[in-house]
Amino acid sequence: MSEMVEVKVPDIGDFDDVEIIEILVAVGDKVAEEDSLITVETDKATMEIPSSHSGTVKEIKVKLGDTISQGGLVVVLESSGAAAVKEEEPKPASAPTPAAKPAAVAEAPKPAAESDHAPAPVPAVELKPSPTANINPERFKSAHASPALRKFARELGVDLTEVSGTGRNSRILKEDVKSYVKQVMKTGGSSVKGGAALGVEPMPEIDFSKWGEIETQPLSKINKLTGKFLHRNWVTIPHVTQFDEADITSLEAFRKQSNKEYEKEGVKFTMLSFIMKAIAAGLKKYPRFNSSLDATGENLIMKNYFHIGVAVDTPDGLVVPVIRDVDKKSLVDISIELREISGKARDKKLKPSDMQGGCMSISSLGGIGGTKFTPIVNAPEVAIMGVSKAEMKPVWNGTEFEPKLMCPLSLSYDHRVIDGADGARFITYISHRLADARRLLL
Ligand code: CAO
Repeated sequence: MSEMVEVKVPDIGDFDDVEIIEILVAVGDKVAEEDSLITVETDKATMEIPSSHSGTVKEIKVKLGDTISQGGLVVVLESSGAAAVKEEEPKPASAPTPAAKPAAVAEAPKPAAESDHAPAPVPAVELKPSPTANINPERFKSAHASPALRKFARELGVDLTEVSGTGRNSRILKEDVKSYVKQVMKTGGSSVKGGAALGVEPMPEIDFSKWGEIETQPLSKINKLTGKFLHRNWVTIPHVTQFDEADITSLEAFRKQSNKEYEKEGVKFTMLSFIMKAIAAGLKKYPRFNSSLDATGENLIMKNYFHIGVAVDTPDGLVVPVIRDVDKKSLVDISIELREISGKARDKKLKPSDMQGGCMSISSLGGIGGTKFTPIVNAPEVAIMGVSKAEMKPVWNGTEFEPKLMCPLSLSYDHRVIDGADGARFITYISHRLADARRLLL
């Protein structure tokens, strides 16, 4: 005979009113005794509340964001046994895991025996050898994820340190692990860390202090995130970089003249605004540059909007805010927006939505120096334009050398989507447009 069982929060130590950050079951799910039902988060740790009983979830009595304390009702289960609703003695919660702080600074939970707030915690799941080589167990343990999620990841052989979390405080969710696995399957495992799937030796751990004094500096959150995306894009996209030099002599004269005219209005044009306008026109003329591969990798999504990302160098690392509808905006509007958005980036005021939806990106190092570089495509975009510092050069006009201000351009593109000939056409088109400032107004 079936029986209704109320499952409540067990003794979780000194924590009261802890926030529910994950509900791990749905109505109709079958759960076994000890299966995790919800995850709660204190300011120092997360812990999972296990089921005291096996059965089918009939009602969930909490919702995300609720706070709960010991004795709080979590779910009602239909189990086998007596007919009446029965109050189960709650089982202790699982050992807390570091969470609310970034992995690098998270306080490790006390071992069960020392813990002053979890009387008899369920021991953490033992780390079994994983199908994925080179997982560093210490780093795996420090990933911002619940014990159940770690177990799930271990079963799949996923190195959680390679997965970007989309939950609160970048917490890794089940969906993130699933998307990671899908991505690895699609790319033939090429995004697996350490080069294991590429058939190359993993990087050894090196003690640099053997050769002199050292200092360890943790990477910023932006560095870590950008690093993961750049690594993925570098190993999964077959890159080609095409170089050219645009004659911007007349454009530079026009820019300087315009800057004088607009000085009183506080508008300053940099070369970048002109390049953005030229690229928007290039995307219209060569629509394949304004596409993305869909999730299957078998279709192109063609876009009828022209949003351009601009790599901005900030003290915490590289970010790429997006300026929308560049084709419809005037050079004045683009210049103003560029200044505002790069200021926002440096003041850490960008919202995630400010960095989404770009069609193609520009990485301009023209204000700094260097002759050429090979930018990495900012997937799901299929091309990126690198801009280096313009210099006066002697250029042969057929009868004599003329001094010209030449701006180096480096177009990297995804060779799965763009052929070399189109790459050359695109960059030539941009160069021609920049060579004649009037064309930018067309
Ligand atoms: N050639 C010569 N001079 C250039 C130039 C070029 N291609 N591009 C810019 N300049 C000049 C500007 O005209 C300006 O000089 P004036 O003050 O005399 O007019 C000066 O360099 C500084 O420009 P800026 O860098 O402040 O402005 P910008 O609009 O060119 O660039 C931004 C804005 C946000 C892109 C830039 O500040 C930046 O962060 N660049 C770094 C991007 C980066 O890190 N990319 C690498 C990514 S890894 O792939």
